[in-house]
Amino acid sequence: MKLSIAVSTPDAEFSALALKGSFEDNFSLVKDAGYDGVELNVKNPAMVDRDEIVSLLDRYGLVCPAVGTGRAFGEEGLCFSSPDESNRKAAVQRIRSQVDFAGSLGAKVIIGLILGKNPVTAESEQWAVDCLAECGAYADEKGVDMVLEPINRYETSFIINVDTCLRFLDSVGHESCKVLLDTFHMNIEEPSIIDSIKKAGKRIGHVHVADSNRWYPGAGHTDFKSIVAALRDAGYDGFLSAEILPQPDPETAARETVKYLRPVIED
Ligand code: LER
Ligand code: MN
Repeated sequence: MKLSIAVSTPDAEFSALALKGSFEDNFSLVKDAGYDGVELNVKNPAMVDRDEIVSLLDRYGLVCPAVGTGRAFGEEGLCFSSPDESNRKAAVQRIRSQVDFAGSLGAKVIIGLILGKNPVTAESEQWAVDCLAECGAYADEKGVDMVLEPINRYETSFIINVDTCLRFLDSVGHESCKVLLDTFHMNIEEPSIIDSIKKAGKRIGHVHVADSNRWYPGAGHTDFKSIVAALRDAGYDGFLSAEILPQPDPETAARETVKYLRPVIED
């Protein structure tokens, strides 16, 4: 397994992004801290300089395993479950542009908050499935993988646990769409984190790590040794990507994550 950390521009409102600032400064810190990659959290690909990102990834010898897309919901209100058809269309359009952007970096596209937080009804669920299927078909066409993230009940309404995520993926029916497990949300919603990892099995496509308090791994009570062992048993060999609060400060959070997790994944 490899380690990455989510980074974003300074204007990002989502709090569990320890590193918000200039990509250059943060890529340099991420490399020095011992990570293998950076996950990019991008509101709108049209607003970032892709060529600059590619050259910075190259300069610091980092890869980008995944691109987070939730800011389009958090900051602009775009989502797949909106009763407003034009909003849903704009959300799909944004994810299509994220597919192009992520694809050009060899990264996966994260589908999480973009599902929205509307009441779950047969109709709204169908809207969400239809939007996901449309994005899945586009991602298949472009050869880009998508990962669907269960997010706790306080932030979203549709996919809060692994069971629902697998059911959604079955309705969408795109092989290239897998599960993103986030240990922070799992600690809130899964009856057993280890059993849910086993259930997701070969369909695990990406993993977010944060401790139970969303601080860096090692700062709470989550048992990362058992989680890493279960991921290994499931055949997962991708990234553990830190999506953590900037506590006690961004640099300490980033460095402590590697200090704690590197020995666990190399054990
Ligand atoms: C996004 O990856 C996530 O985990 C959510 O908590 C965003 O609010
Ligand atoms: Mn997450």
